[in-house]
Amino acid sequence: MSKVTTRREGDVLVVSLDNPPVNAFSAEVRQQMAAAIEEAGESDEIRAVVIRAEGRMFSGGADITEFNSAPVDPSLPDLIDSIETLAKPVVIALNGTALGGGCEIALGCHYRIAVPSAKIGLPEVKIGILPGAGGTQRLPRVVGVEQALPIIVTGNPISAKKAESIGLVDRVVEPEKLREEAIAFAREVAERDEHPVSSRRTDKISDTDPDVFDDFREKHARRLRGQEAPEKCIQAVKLATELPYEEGIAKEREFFIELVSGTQSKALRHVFFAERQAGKIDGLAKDVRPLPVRKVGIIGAGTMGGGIAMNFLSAGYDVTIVERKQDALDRGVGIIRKNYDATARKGRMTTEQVDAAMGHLTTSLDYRDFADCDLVIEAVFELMEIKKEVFGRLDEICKPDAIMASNTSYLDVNEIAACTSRPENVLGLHFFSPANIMRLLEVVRGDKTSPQVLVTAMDLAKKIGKVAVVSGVCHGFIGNRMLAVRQEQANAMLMEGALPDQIDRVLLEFGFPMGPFQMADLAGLDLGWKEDESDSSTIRDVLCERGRRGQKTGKGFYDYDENRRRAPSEEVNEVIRDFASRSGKEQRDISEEEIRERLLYPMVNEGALILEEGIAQRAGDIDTVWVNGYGWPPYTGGPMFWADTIGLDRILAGLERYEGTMEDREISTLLREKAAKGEGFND
Ligand code: 3H9
Repeated sequence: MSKVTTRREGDVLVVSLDNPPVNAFSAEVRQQMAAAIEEAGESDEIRAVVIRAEGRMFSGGADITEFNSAPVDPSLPDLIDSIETLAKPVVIALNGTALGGGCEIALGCHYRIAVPSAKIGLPEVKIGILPGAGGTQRLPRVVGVEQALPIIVTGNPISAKKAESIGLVDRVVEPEKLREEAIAFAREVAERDEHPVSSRRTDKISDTDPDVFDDFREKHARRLRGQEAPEKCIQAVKLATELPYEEGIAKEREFFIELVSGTQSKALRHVFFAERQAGKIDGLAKDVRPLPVRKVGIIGAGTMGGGIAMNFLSAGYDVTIVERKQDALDRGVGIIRKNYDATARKGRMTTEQVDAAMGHLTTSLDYRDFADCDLVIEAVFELMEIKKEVFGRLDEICKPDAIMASNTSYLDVNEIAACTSRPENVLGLHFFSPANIMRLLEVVRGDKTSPQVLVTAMDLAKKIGKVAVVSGVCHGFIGNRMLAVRQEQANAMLMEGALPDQIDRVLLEFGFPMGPFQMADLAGLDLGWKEDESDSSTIRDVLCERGRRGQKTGKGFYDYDENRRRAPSEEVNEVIRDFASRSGKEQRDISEEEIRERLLYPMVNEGALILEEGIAQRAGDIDTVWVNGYGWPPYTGGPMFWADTIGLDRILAGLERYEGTMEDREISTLLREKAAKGEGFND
């Protein structure tokens, strides 16, 4: 079936794009659209063209799956050129979101109209490339450098209203009138003597403050750290102020080819597809449909319970939170309200939306109020005995088909399920803190969890905007199990002579937002530490005993000043040295390379074990967990993709070198086999 169809409306040719799911500009679409533009050019009866699309959006841009194969003509830049140089006006009607190549097509049209809900943007940077079909040269020429820079370099789209205010869109019209308005608009402009080709002016943009580029770099330095594409985006926009259009376009092409074949873009594209693949469950019958969920119960109004509740409230679900004491309930609700108000102050929610979300919340001190909930999630203290008691009570109260979920981050979901009369209705929903912000959700599938319950959880995750990954049951599931081996190595290296700052720095340089000891200081070293039971048996115990309990006490593994800037602490170094000497450990200089390898290689090994045990469905799921939940730099693709890029034989050799330091861990057979065959985890 044709993906691009044409229809004559008198003297206007209406060109419609229909390529579900996202109207990507695949080779077929480009060929058919080029033919439609040619038809418009050749016909004497046609005086103007409207380009529009079927479906819920205009277009998600170029077809990313084609980036790994040889280019097919016509290229997107050529297609856009043919639109722009057509001697008849072309009006584009954006029925919804227009991203990447979808936005670049719009930039090549002479007039643009959009519905109010349309989002317009150039997100290429998020997959490690730059707009490669003229976007970096046309957008600044249409809206000015200062408006174009953030759109291109952050990749975040703008609303139709904003687009109208900066001249990217000529008119905003209601969806039901879009088609007819576009045709009327096309007729109106066809009457004019000439139509604009403004975006293709051959001269450079001349009135730009030259500091704007460095200022932008400085302002976004932290966010752009380590990445190649944002810098190329900035350089490309700058070229629009230095070179005539044709030369700028040639440079853009050069940058595009360089980036698209580079490792960072491959890694980011892997992350993009892995996140979407993670939502799919292998081996399930196609006809398993999610159960309806309208009301959600949450046990615990603490940080976790409150954060989890916000996800559902924001998405319009009724939520009942149950606590043991009224004051804890009041405190929890107060924090939810405060978080919403802060979001509203930042302009990310209207006060009406805040009121609507809060309007869905009810609270109670009685578990019996869960009786009509479709899903109940417990976020109580992480102790098996307590969890069992909670699930026993839920089993008595919840309706027969209710789903009962634990937010446990380590515990055995099968054991929890076994204390109910309906283990098929039980699963783990492991949210990450702050639960209202972090995108990751580990959906823990118990041995007896029913397919329908699992499908319901995945469907719900999507509805509340999470990236969900299925994990089997094991201690710590995918994420925390791998974190544990990294921490084990970090602790071991402290004893062998590495300093906290040295270890953290290696991970910062790798691209993590923070290292393990900074993270410990942030979370509080006394998390799970009991003063009256402390026996000075770990470095952490001693630091807590000395009042070094993390950022909140002004000192932990580091000293902090009043602005929370950290500095290495001589006291801590001494505690470590003392510890090492008492346990007979000889301290030595440890190289950064050794630190990096010992922190990261055992994680890859653990990921391989997780794969071979069937805890994760696929390597990409592990990458999705680490990128979305633990700050693994996405432009390296996640631990398993990263391992593939550096070579599994190298990882294996490193692991063999350090095998003696890996407590109770064996090298994965899967890793050995793949390394021997020269394969990667993602092959
Ligand atoms: C570009 O345009 C380059 C040019 O500058 C230069 C070229 C020379 N291609 O996300 P969803 C698939 S680069 C191929 O769940 P949503 C996706 O994998 C492009 N496939 O839907 C999924 O497949 P499946 C710049 C794509 O409604 C299905 O569509 N554009 C593409 O939540 C549904 O996707 C971008 O970077 C694509 N471009 O969100 C935008 N896009 O069902 C990337 C999606 O098999 N896309 N798929 O799992 C997005 O941000 C979101 O997909 C979008 C829709 C917002 C469009």
